[in-house]
Amino acid sequence: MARHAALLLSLLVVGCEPDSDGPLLRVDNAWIRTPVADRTVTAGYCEITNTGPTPVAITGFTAEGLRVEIHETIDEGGMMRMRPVPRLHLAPGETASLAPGGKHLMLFDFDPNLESARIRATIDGGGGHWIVFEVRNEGWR
Ligand SMILES: [Cu+2]
Repeated sequence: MARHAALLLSLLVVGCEPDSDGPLLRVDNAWIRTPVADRTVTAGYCEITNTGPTPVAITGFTAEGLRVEIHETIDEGGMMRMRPVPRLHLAPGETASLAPGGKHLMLFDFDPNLESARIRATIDGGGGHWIVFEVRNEGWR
């Protein structure tokens, strides 16, 4: 009986693997720009690769204590503007690059004292993928 309980517990621990309970994704170079002094809005960047055999759609990002939107930067007659992107589609093997000047994560209510932040990508159809972003003081153009 005790052995049975121990087996069940180990299965539960494996089932609670914290980084991903969704499809196979690899995330590289995840970082957040240090906010401008006295500001709590900033941007996050990373490269997300679908390493699995099926298409993946990321429908949003969530984090404790802050609000996250997916944005893209567009050139409207010479004016750079940002607009929300509802989801990120990733074919098998495809990489989505969230980078300065392009798609990015817009972070609201960001605590400027943080050195890193855990943000979870929500996957269409269930599950998610936690990403640890390093806060970097890269300056703003
Ligand atoms: Cu933005």
